[in-house]
Amino acid sequence: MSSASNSKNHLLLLYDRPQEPVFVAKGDKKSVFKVPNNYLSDRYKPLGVALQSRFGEEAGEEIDVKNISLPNLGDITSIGRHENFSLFIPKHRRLAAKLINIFLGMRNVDDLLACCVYARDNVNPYLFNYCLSVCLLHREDTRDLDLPSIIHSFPDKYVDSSVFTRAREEATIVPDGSRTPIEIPRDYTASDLEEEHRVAYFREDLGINLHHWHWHLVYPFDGPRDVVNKNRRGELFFYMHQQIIARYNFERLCNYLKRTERLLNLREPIKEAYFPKLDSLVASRSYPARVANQTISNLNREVDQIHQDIDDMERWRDRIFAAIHQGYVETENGQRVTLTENEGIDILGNMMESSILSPNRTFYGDYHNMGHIFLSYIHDPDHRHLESFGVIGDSTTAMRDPVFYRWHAHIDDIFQEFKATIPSYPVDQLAYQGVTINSIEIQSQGSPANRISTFWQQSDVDLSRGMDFQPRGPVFVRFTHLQHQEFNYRITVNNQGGSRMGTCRIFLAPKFDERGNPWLFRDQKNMFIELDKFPVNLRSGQNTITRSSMQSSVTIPFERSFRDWDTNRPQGGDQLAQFNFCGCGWPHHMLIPKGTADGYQCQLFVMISNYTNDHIEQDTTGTCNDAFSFCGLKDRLYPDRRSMGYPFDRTPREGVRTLQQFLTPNMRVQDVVIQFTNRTVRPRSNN
Ligand code: CUO
Repeated sequence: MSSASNSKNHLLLLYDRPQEPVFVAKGDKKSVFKVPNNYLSDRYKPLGVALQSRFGEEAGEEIDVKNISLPNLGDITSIGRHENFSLFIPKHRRLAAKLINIFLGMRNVDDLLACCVYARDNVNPYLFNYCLSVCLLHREDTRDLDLPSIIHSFPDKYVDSSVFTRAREEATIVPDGSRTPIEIPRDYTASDLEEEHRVAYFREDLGINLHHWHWHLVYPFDGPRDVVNKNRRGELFFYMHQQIIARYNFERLCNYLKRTERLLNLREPIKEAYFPKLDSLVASRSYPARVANQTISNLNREVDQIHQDIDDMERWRDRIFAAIHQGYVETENGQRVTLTENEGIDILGNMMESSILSPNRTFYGDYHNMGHIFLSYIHDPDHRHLESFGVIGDSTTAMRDPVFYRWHAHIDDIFQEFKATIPSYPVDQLAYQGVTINSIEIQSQGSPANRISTFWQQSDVDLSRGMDFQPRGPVFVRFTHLQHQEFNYRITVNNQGGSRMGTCRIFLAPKFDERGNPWLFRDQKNMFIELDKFPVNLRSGQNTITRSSMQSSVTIPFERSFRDWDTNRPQGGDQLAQFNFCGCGWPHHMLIPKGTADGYQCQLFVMISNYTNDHIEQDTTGTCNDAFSFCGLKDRLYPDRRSMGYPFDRTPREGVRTLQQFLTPNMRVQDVVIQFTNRTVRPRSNN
């Protein structure tokens, strides 16, 4: 191995045990960085030589660190080492952008390694982890590195705090090899007295929260422009979060809850309480809870440099609605940009989120991000109690809180308001002349046709890399999550034309609304969750398409959500090249909603659209191109020319009131049932 690729891999050691100083042995090989004395933080400088020789004693491998002229970190260090960190806070994101720029500006990998070794102990650990990840994802010379899942560096953001005391005990007392996994109970944040707790298994799912963190890492809203400006990122912000809300509502209906209510009035008390039971190990503080019926207030927090009134939010919201209804937005210099049928949603996504691509941040503000902030400081709006933000204030933990879904249901509704202003799809934009779907069947082992079974599954994950200041060796926690029996789709299609291609689009929605009534199409269309999308070759005449649920374009396998940098890594440079991107994707174990013990009635929708109108001509080879529906393709165009969510992203044409009336011959609907059994399957392996 060349020394350059060695240095590259050494960068990954900086993720290990984020709070232990950089000169303490890292990784399984007990690698020790030989840190120049002037790199050390003020606390350790006077002890330099003594410390280095003490911690160097058990070293396996010594790593030289180049002596470079050190960058001026300036106010980046103003976020304390023991503070919590959130990209939603403008000050934090400004400082993150600065550090990312410093990292991206390093001339080569050796300089980058030196710079990172220096920065690591001088800046906030969460900030460091984020900036290092963005940098490694976007530098030409580090793109092929395999980033570890954040759960390994900061398990405290994912796992009940009570686990850590037990894990520490296990790691200190029990030798490596005889340690047993520590079980996290499925219900630990609330009891059944709280109705909302019925869907806690969704909100608190580790894979779902990892996906959300990873999505925002791949699609940051701030930072260098070439990092932010990815193909259709504003539209993907809309679509990925729209699908989260659709999935959450589906899950709620399975649990006899009605759809989540939009958070429309910012001045009304919020009835949902949430007690996260997470402690930040870095900040040594608990994440604040929210009791029932709290109300947000104007923010005046000097510490975060946030001074914002609820009035501002209301003005931004009204201007966004005005832009939607006028059909254009106004840029900073007064130009009008039309919100067109296909590209308008992308502009609106960037404007509402808002990202630095927003056409006018002064005028349309920072609506969605600031909503997260107002909600996250509901308990201490002026910092009089010296408290930090609640879980909704950080994309790592936001999806745990019921109010996340109320806020995003409101955001989604604004997007839907826009979609209602553009033309409906006429029949010729839906049909595929001569293509008819004759039948659809779901086949699953041990179940009758068109029945999917769900149950609980236990899995283990090693948290030891994030557990600082204690003996080494794996410490597993065992958690329980939803799971489904894998199945196949069998679709028969008649093609009256010559041989040609189509795009097969598969969606699922509840058959009835929360009152048990059939849906109006205009409501049901927002309930459809995407299950898969893939190209098909159609021969002339009869065709049978078989596809496995495991091939879904939405999900990634369990191992990828939780991957460690030493395991589950593809071998070889080419395959590794896109692996960084690989943590993005809906966790496969959450592909199918829970269903009910009686068998929950759903409608499976399959469409085969005209490939010529869908296809993007580009090279799509790469390892992790299998979760493109929510995550796109790395360094490529979004691989479907249609609007995201097609054909359900617009209001139906004149005269269509029901799903049946919406169908053209190249679409078909099949009733299916999701059957939940309350049994728990033991872990598959210790990975
Ligand atoms: Cu993902 Cu609000 O955008 O959390």
